[in-house]
Amino acid sequence: MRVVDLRSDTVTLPTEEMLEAIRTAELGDDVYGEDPTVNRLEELAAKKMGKDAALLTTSGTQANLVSVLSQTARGDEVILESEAHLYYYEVGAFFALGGLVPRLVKGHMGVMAPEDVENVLRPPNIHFPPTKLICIENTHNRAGGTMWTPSQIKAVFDLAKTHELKVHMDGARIFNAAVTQNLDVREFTRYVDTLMFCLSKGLSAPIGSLVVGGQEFIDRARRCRKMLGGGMRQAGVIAAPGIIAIDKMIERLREDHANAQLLARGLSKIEGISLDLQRVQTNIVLYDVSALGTDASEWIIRMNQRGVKAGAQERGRVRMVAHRGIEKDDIEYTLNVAEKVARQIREKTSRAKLVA
Ligand code: TLP
Repeated sequence: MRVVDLRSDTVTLPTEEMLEAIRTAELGDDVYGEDPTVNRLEELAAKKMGKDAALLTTSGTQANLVSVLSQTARGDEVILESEAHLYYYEVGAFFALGGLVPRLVKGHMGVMAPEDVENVLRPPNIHFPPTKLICIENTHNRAGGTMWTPSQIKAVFDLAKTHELKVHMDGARIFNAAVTQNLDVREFTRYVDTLMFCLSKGLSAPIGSLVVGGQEFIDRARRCRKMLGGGMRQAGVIAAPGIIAIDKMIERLREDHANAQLLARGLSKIEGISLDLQRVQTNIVLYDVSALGTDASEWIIRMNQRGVKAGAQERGRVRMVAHRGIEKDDIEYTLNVAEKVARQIREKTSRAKLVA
């Protein structure tokens, strides 16, 4: 059976060139700072982002955790968007390992308005945990791959600076935002103190994320990564495909965005599916199947039976993500399957109503 895996862009496989780069990478012990390929990747990442230094981590989750822990102490408060990946999907590491207090701000399509951030800031007082950090997410996963613009980031950054706070960006998919807005990625990074981005999503490397920021911060982050068990030895095997990801895979993200558009437009025409086209800004497509009289898990099981894999969120919310390996005809196939499954469920729902 044909399989179209739209669960996430994390399922992308490395290219042939990446596999060859892994085989031929020059290696050393990175805990001693002696892996030349890791050093090359870290320098490249720092330069690309317009910052002093970078650090390779095992995953996006580790990159966010290291970034947050390196800038806070137990009992500090961190401001986050209410559906931030850091808060929602990182196994509570933030609380469990950092002892941090989250202060949530509801965003509009993942973007927090500076006035809403300002509203939750409290003056120093013996009763309150001290606020240290504001985290933003670009693109915003749970909002549907929606983007912050550089001026929106600047507004929050300026506010942070007047309150002596740091800003961290979860930029797991920052290049998706940069190519869509036709801007150099440094336009986004200049208004944050620290950021992380992932090599292993649309950029297609098999493993790894980078933490980026000032030298002193990266020195602390390196110790923190070691503390979390993330000191790696011949990590050049991870860095080698990562270099290719940064050098060669960014522009390709546009294809994923075109496929996401095609998918979203097709889905939005199916009776019983509700989808906000305004939210489809990069490679993620969110839609709701509740009006068909079902929930996301039934929808996903039925799609899966025909080879199309999607991700379930709460209640009727479904997520599909375009990535390398998904072609235009896979999208057409998916739409075809979605039409059939929607019809089946509608018929089942109306039969159930007749019986009742
Ligand atoms: N997101 C994954 C899942 O964890 C939900 C996905 O399939 O989208 N920040 C953002 C914004 C992310 O979307 C992710 C991964 C991470 C951080 C964590 O990266 P990994 O999976 O490498 O730990």
